[in-house]
Amino acid sequence: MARSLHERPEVTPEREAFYDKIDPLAVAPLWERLFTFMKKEPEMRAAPYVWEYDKIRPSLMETATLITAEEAERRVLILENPALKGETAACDSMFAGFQLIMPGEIAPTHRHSPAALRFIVEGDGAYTAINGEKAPMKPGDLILTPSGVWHDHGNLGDEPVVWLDGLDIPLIRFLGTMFTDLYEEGGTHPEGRPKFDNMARFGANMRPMDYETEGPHSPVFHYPYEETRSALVNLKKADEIDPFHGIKMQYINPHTGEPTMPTLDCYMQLLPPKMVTQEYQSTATWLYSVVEGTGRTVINGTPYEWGPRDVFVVPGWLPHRHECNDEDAFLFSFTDKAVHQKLGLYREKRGNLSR
Ligand code: 1HN
Repeated sequence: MARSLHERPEVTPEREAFYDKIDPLAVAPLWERLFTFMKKEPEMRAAPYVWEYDKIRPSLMETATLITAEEAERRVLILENPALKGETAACDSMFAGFQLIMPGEIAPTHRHSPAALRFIVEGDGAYTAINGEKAPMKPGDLILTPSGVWHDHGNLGDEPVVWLDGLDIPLIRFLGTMFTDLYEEGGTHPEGRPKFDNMARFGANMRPMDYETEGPHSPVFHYPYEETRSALVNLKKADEIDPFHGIKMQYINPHTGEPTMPTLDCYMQLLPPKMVTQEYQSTATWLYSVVEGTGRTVINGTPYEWGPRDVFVVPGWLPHRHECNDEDAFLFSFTDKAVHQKLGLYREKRGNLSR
């Protein structure tokens, strides 16, 4: 007799009548459900996808004629996974969106339990303030707004500024741990610590004596691209290229060595010209933002082409490899890997995996 973990047992008229009979009791037979979710290996609901920046940009700019950043609270176009229509999610566990802020605009102060990251895509002159401390945003910079901190954005420059927002929204919604507050009904937070304070305090391989942590997230909230890029370029000189990842560096909490935030773990990777990585798969889902270079990521046998400012998603447990074209490629990525690891659920596989 076939076992019912992966396949549905026969439905006889007697069984069906029984299932109908017990339905009003709010009970149901497990053997009619097991095969629907006890998959041999993970099957994510999200599909692989590339959001092409050049195709989206005109519509993103048009949003500025429809609504102000202030009225919208955050003027963001959601990067919504085509397999998750209406769910405000780029993948099963994470949100992604392009946020636009025009010269002179502000996005008012608020705080929420979801953690967020900003990865700057275009434009100069904007800032994110965390508890009133301003971090200037330049393309390629990573800025964190961890769970619970007051934050606002503004554009003091003379050009539109766009960044990729990454949040753990689907996870927070699922856990039922959503809290949000407006700062004094729409006002902005008063000036906090001086500009660059967080980097000075924690970013020089030092920390204040007897420092006590303010939470499970990095006390540094600004990681400038200039420094990130230079680290990777210098590592390339050592010629130690990981066959699965090229040169891939994790952004860390300098106080603990842990990921930037408990739910969002961030990376920058350099793929040298013509590099084709070996196949790799992990339970973690990865969202990528291309900074420089062009190439493709072959996910479960299908190529997804990318170039600068494009965003793409590699849902969990799909074998994939990256192929770089003729110039160095720099890929920023963020993932739910740290959550899997904390819960003891993380798995990965390396080598010829394509089915
Ligand atoms: C949010 O608060 C921001 O603070 C960005 O900039 C994107 C997406 C969903 C929900 C809240 C921000 C967001 C968001």
